[in-house]
Amino acid sequence: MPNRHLTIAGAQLGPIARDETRASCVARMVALLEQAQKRGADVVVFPELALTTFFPRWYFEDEADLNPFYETAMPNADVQPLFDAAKAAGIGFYLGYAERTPEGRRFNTSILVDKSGEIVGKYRKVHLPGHSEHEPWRPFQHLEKRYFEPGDLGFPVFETMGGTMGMAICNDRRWPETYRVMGLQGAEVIMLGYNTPTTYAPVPQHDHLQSFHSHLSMQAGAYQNGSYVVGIAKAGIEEGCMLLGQSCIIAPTGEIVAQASTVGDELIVATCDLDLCKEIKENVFDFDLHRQPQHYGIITEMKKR
Ligand code: CDT
Repeated sequence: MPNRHLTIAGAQLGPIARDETRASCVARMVALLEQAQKRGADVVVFPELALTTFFPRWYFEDEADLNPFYETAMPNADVQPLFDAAKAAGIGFYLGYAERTPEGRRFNTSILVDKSGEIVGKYRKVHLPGHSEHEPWRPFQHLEKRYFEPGDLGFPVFETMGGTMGMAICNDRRWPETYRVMGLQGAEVIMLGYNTPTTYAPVPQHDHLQSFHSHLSMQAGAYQNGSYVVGIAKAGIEEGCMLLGQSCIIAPTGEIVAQASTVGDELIVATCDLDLCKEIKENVFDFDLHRQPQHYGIITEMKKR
């Protein structure tokens, strides 16, 4: 049986300024992709909303100011150089971006592109954090609930690049249901991008735990579902707001096997043996043998008692 080694790269991005062009962002991503090619990568994971600054930090009264942050087609002329470079290199990728549909619906979206440049998977962020109204007391806004609607695609998995792949986006990584729904479908690699401010204004006493909570959630999700988890940040001081770095690749044992050490553009790489997932999936978390779903109904029956 052929080995199932997949070399996964995470392309952390440093800050993207509000006035930085998509062409500039894409050029930075292509440079990271070229590094990934030199290091033998099969697939590269880019962050959430990787084509623009993290715009939900601002309240826009005027739609005309908001609309330019969204993509109305994918690929499009701005992003095509990334698709072309990846296809030429024979590398697949995950990319997060803001999507506006022809009907005017807005989603925080990611796509999975295979080695031939085809979009083979799409995901729309389910867990939208933050608030929907302007809250001027905050040092900066987090208006995802205003600027996006919750994803309507569930958590699908995709058979591609020799494995079973799933996607999530940022806040999704804190919710065990995210991983379990994909774990139940056999996910072997869960890719996710994030923009995580290191300051959470409603509960600042947790600010020093941002890194811990990020890793805690992803490592638990990986272990409890026997899946690799690849969590890739947009990091550093972006428009005065510090974003967590520490992008990482986590093995199905829950161990971090690669981690970024800067808050700038940085590539991390790990060669992942997808068959290692079985050590967990067929043993301690053998769902077929050990799960007792008849006791879990409350999870989908209600949001909260
Ligand atoms: N982008 C994103 O989902 N960020 C949130 C910030 C914390 S909640 C305001 C996160 O979960 O990292």
